[in-house]
Amino acid sequence: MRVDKADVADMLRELAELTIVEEGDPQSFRVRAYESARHAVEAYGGELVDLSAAALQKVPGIGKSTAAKIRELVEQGRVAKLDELREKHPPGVLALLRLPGVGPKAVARLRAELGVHGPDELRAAIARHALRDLKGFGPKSEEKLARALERLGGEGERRTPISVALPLAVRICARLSAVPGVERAAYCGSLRRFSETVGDLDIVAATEDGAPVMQEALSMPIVDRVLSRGDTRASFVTRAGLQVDLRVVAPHQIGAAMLYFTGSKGHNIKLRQRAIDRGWTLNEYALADAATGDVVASRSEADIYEALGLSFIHPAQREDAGEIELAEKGNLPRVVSSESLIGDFHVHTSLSGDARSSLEEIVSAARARGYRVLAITDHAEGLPANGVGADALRAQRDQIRALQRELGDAMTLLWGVELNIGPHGELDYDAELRSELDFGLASIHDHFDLDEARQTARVVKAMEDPAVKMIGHLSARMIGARPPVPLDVPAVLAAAERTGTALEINGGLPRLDVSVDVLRRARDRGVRFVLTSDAHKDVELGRIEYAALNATRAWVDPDRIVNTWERSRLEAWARSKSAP
Ligand code: DGT
Ligand code: CA
Ligand code: CA
Ligand code: ZN
Repeated sequence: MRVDKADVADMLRELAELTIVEEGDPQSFRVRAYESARHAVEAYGGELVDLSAAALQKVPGIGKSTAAKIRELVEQGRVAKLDELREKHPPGVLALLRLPGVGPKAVARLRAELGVHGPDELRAAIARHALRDLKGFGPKSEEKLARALERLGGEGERRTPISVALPLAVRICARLSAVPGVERAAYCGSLRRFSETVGDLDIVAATEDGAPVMQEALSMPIVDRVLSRGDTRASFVTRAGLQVDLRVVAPHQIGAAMLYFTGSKGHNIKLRQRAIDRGWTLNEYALADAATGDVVASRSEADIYEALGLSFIHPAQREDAGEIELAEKGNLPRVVSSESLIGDFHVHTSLSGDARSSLEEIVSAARARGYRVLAITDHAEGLPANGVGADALRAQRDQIRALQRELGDAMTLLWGVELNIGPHGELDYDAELRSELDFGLASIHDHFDLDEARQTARVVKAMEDPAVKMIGHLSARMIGARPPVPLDVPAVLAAAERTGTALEINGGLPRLDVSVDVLRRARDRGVRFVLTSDAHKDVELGRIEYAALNATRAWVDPDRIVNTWERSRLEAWARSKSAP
């Protein structure tokens, strides 16, 4: 087994989680040591599995005992301490810990007093109202947990959030691509179509010789158990509980294979019908003549679409929602390309308690992306632990102005903030400070339990404030973890139009908010959208590309997206709500 940097980070994350359960304290010395080591590993430029224990200890954030565990993983493929903790705390226990409002103490109580060691047992305990009289719980938390468990789904019907699936798929593909002889390894299926949750991963690898890639895939440290294996196909389950279907094809077949395994099923069925109408067959190997078997096209998806008389359909638009008919007329919804984006309007610096990069680091990363406009939007003072007080915010303005003088005309920096929308739509600071800002957005960060009328009213109230140019992550959902707050969507869209407030398309994978569903409902309205990364460190600026994918998926026209506008129009929009 060959271990890489991401496997080391996995190990440290799991050690941290299990140690929280073990010690009953999310802030213990050991937990923090594992966490800071993980951040150090993730930030380390280059492959650190070749470093000796002594060299590892020189990396800031990695201590002596962590260095020893990294060497143990690299040399033996396993870590004794981790095995011991896994033995004591089975996977269900970590699933409990991830439920909203459940900390390590509550987990310990559930286990000791009710014998509950996982979500399914918790569901049963709630059904017999066993939590009502348990210390630290009660009828209210019983209700809340029941709802959280409902969202989690039962065994077998669990879908994995894209925030977990995408990084895992990228890692697997990078590993398989590095196997000698492999021309390409790509994830397909619902993930390539950019679905919010996926049932499983579908990965296709192109090579003349399948054996080495199969060997590599099934010996990756992330593999928990192998379900089936053959010469050209295998299925396995990862430690994260996600199933992976792997197919190996010859390089000249990769286009047909990717087209087939990307789907959607409905899209494929329509394509196959078009092939049949032309006297051809279409399967995962080729578009071919039905009578002679001669291949018409197979090497690339574009060749196949072209042969079928269609323009190329972006994977995010293959949902059988009328795209084939539009492609036939050359009339597909336009793709929102990341190259067309010239700025970001939701970015944090280390002034926010939950962010990691300095103002200078964020600005230089934005320059590297070729941006011409950047709004710095740290958390406003009302956010517990992470917010910025009025004095510190004004001090940041001076810093931003100084940096602007150095930048000259290369890029416009906007002094902004992410305001918190209170339960009645009230906002942070006073109106005077808010009016001084170059740019403001406002987001819901609490009071998720209010009813639809109140949620709608608080958002509409915030939109009426002149400082609020944009609403951040409208529904406040966390995919797979927290449901969207209930909202009267038509009323919110109408208020956005009336007040000239834009809606954010947040590219953070846990959020992807506003959702594709809301975007589709807004398609026929005049609302403007802003793509953002909501970056909490410099490397996260790239998340804006996920926002672009979501806009493409929802058929939002690029003209409606302010980041694609020309610079002067963009700046005018950011500074004043009334600007065209
Ligand atoms: P998921 O995994 O539930 O999130 O959704 P998908 O779309 O990834 O579905 P999956 O993994 O069952 O199959 C992957 C792709 O394979 C699917 O998008 C299209 C193709 N496919 C699967 N079953 C069929 C089928 O019965 N007919 C056709 N034409 N294509 C299929
Ligand atoms: Ca799938
Ligand atoms: Ca599948
Ligand atoms: Zn934010």
